[in-house]
Amino acid sequence: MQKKNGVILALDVTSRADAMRVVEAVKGYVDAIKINWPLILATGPDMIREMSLVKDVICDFKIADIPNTNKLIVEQAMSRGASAVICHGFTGDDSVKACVDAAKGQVFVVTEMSHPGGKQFTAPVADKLAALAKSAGARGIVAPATRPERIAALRKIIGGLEIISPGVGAQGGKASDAIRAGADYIIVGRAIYDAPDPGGAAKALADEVKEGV
Ligand code: O7M
Repeated sequence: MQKKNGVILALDVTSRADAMRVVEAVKGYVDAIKINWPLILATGPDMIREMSLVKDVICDFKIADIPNTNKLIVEQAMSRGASAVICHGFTGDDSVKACVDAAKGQVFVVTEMSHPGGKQFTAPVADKLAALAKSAGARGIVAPATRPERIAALRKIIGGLEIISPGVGAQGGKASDAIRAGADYIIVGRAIYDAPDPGGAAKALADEVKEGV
């Protein structure tokens, strides 16, 4: 994934037709497509390969298991053309390291989650999760656009690692606030794929990211 627009599409639609329609409309304004369980369960894992022919694909399986199982999951994603994967860090450094090894470093570790419940269990340990991402050799972290001050705090811990940030639009966060706080990319789903004009919505967000820099 190379930064051009600073926008990652969260393609949480549940049919191949919707996936194709949205990706065709937005592909000029996003840098990667994040695929999560809704699309995989609806259309099958070959969707990773299909989307990877259009854009870099980040497999957001929020991998959270023992090291061997993590490795097997990452290998399945990467062998289908994924460019990166997302894992949880609460499973410990050996589990995260297994993902990092299997994905050759192309791993983003979830820290504080963006939804209200994210404050309950993930917020208190987010600093430690960010430090773990750095020491394990991950590419970056996932941090909440709904709480830009937390992006800024986590940035201080990870230094030059990348921050990808969900919570813009439907969850109430603002793209420019997240970027100004230190995010490299925003992750956006519903505000793009549910928009009457997904291409226009993605372009507006890419413009806002540029202004936020
Ligand atoms: O823009 P939305 O709210 O429709 O979608 C946000 C996407 O980001 C959706 O795919 C979520 O699974 C994901 N996400 C969060 O919303 N909050 C988090 O804290 C973490 C993620 C995420 O991408 O984790 C990797």
